[in-house]
Amino acid sequence: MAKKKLNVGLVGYGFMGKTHSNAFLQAPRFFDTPYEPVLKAVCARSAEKAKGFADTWGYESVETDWRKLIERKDIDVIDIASPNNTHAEIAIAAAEAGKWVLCEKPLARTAEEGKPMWDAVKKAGVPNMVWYNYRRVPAVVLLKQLLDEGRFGRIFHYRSQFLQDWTISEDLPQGGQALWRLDSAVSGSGVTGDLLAHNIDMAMWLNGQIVDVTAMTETFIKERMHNETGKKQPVTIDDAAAFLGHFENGSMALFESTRYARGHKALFTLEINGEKASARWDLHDLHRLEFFDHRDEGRLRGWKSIHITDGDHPYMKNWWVPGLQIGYEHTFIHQVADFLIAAGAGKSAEPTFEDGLKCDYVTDAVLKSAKSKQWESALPPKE
Ligand code: SOE
Repeated sequence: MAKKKLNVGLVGYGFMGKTHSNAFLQAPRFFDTPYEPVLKAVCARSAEKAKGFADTWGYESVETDWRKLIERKDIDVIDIASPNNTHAEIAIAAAEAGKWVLCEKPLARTAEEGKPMWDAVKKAGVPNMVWYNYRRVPAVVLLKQLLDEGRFGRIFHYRSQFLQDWTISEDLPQGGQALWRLDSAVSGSGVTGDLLAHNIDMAMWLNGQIVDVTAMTETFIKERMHNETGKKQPVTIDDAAAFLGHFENGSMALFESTRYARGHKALFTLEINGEKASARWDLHDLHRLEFFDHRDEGRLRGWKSIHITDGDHPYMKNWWVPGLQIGYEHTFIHQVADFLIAAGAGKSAEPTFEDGLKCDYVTDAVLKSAKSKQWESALPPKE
C-alpha cells in the first residue's frame, strides 16, 4: 500500500540539516513506516544558501522566513536544525500552528527556555522529538534491552565521556554561521550543551534520572576574535566539563566532555557496572558492545565482544546481510523511522521534548554547580 505523504519544512541547512534530510529520504525505504516524508521546503535567511541546499537534497521550494514556512498549509512537520537560540521561538510557533515538531539537540539553551517548548507541544497534542541520535545506535539499544531485562542487577556505576579536539587553536574565531557553537549567546553553553548533553540523555535513558551533580568547567582560551564584530572578545563558553553525581537508582555518575582532548575527534564512550554484569560501548567502534556476565560458568567467564550486525540485533534486519555494517547516519534514519511509526499511532517518539527538557535541567545543574562549587539538584522542579 502506498505510504501517506508527510510534508517536511526544514529550518537550517548546516551539518544537521544534511543528517536529517538524508534520514527523511532513507527511513521509508528501509523501514515499514506509515508515512513517506516529502522534502517540501527548506528555510534559511540567505535565499542563495537555501536554494543551493534545496538543489542538492531535492527540496521542492525555499523560504527565507521561518514564520512563512510555519504558515504554509502544505507543511505538516517543522524540523528545527538551526542554532540553539532559534529553537524555542520556532518550536512554540510550530506547535501552536498544529505542526508536528522535530528539534535538534539540545532542546534549548536553558531549561527555562525549554519549558515553554514542552508546554506548547503538550498543549497542541502534536508528535514531537529531539534529535539525540546516539540513542539509536543498535549496540546502545541492545544494551538498553539487556538492562531492562534485569541482567545487570543493582547498578553501582555509570561513567561516560565525549572527547573532541577541534577548538584547541587560539586562532579559531567565535561566532558567525559556522562557529556559533563557540558563542554562548547563540549556543547557551559550550561542551555542556553540545557534547555532555548527549552523554546525559543516553545515561538517563539507560540508567534513569540523575538527581544531583557536583561539577567543574574550564575555559582554556579566554579571548577569541568574534566573527561578527571582528574584535577579540571574552570567551563565555565552557571548553571542558566534568561532573560527579547520583542517579535515582543509587548508582554513581562520572562524566566528562571536552573539546581539548588532542587526538580525539568524537570519542563517545560509556561503561556501566552492575552487581551481575557490566557493559561498555565506544562510538569509534559503534557496532561493538562489550559485555561481561558474572553468572557465566567460571572457566569461561570474561568480557564478550558482541559484533552488532545480526538480524537479531536492534534495527539490523532492515539493513544488509549479517556481518555488514552501518554507521553514524543510520542513527538519524532510525530516529525518523521510529518517529513516523510512533506518529502513525498518534504518539511521540522518544526522546520527546519532555526528555529533552529533563536533560536541560541536568546541564543547567552542571553549569550552576561549576559556578557555585556546591552540589546542585538536577531534577525538574516540582509542578
Ligand atoms: C560538535 O562538534 C558536534 O557536531 C555536536 O554538535 C554533535 O551533536 C555531535 O554529535 C558531534 O559533535
